[in-house]
Amino acid sequence: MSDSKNISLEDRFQEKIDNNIQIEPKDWMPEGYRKTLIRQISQHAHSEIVGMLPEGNWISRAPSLRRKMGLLAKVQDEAGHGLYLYGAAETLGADRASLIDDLHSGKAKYSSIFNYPTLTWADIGAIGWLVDGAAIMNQVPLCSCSYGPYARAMVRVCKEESFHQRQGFEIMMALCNGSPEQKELAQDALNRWWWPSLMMFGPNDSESKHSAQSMKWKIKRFSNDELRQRFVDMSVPQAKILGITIPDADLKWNEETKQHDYGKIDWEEFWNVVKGNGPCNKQRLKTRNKAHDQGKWVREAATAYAEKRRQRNANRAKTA
Ligand code: BYC
Repeated sequence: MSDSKNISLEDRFQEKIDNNIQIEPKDWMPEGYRKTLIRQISQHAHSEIVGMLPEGNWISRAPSLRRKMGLLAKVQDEAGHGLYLYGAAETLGADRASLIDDLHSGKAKYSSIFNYPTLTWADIGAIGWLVDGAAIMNQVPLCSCSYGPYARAMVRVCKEESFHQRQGFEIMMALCNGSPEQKELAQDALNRWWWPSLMMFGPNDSESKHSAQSMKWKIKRFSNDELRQRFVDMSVPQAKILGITIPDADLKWNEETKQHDYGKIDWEEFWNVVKGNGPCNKQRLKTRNKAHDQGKWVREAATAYAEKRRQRNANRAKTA
C-alpha cells in the first residue's frame, strides 16, 4: 500500500491547508474546523449588525446633508456585511435563525467595542478612524483565510471598510482643523475610543485560547498581539497628523524593536464588557430585539412573496 493511501482524512486536510489550497463547503473538514469557523464568522456577523447601532444613533443628527448621506451609506454597508457573513456561516451548515436567536438571547458574543456609547459627533469620526481601522487590520488577513466563502466575503467587506476608515479620518480632520471646541471634541473622542479599540483584537496571545489552532488551520494568519501592534504603529503617525494626543503616557517609539511600546490594557474592563456588563450591552440587545420583533411582518411578507414567485415559476415551467 502506498503512503498516500495510509494518510488520514485529517492529515490530507492539513496538507491542503499547508499548501494554501482553499477549503470549499462540500470538501471534507474536521468538525473542530467547521465549529471554529461558525463561531468566528457568526460573532463577526453579529458585530456588523450590532455595530450599526452606535452609529445609527447619529444619522438624524449628522451636521450636514453630506455627512448624513455618508453615514447612512456606511451603516447600510454594515448591514450588508452582516448578511454576507451569515451567508458564509450557512455554507458550513449553520442555521441563520438560530444564530440570530443566540445573539438576541445574549448567548452569542459580538465585538466588545460596540458596547460603548456615541456621545458626540466626533465619536462617529473616531469610530471610522479607529474602529474601522482596527477592523481592516484584523480583516485584511482574513481575505486569505483557508475557508473560501469567508475569504471571498472579506474581500468586499475590506474594500468597504477602507472607505469607512477614510471617511472617519476625514471627519476627525475637519474637527481638528476647526474651532478649539471642535478640536476638543475630537480629542475627547480619541480619549474614550483608544483603549476599547485596542481591546478589539482580543486577549493577549498568552490568554487567547483559540489562536494556536486557528493559526494552524490558517483561519487566523496573525496573532492578536501582532495585529494590535501593527494597529498602534499605524495610528501613532495618524494622530500626529490630526494634532491630537493618544491617551497613553507609556506610548513611545522603541528603537530596538522598531515598534511603539504601549501601556497596559485594562483586561478587567475588557472581560467585563465581553460578559455583558459594559456601558451599553443591555441597551444594544434590547434595541436589536425590538427591531427584530417589529420586523416580523416584513420577514413574513418577504417569505410569502418568495413562495408565490416559486409557485408561479413552477406553474410556468409546467406549461412551457
Ligand atoms: N469582543 O481565543 P480568542 C466589525 C472572545 S469589527 C468580544 O483570542 P479568537 C465592525 C472570543 O470570541 C469587529 N469577544 O478568540 C467594524 C473568544 O470567545 P469564545 C468584529 C471577544 O476567535 C466597524 C474569547 O474571547 N470582527 O465587525 O481566536 C464597523 C477568547 O479569544 C473579543 C471580527 O469578528 C472582542 N473584542 O480571536 C462595523 C473579526 N476578542 O468564542 C463592524 C473576526 C476576543 O471562545 N474575528 N473575544 O466564546 C476574529 O478575528 C477573532 O474572532 C478575534 C478573537 C480576533 C476577535
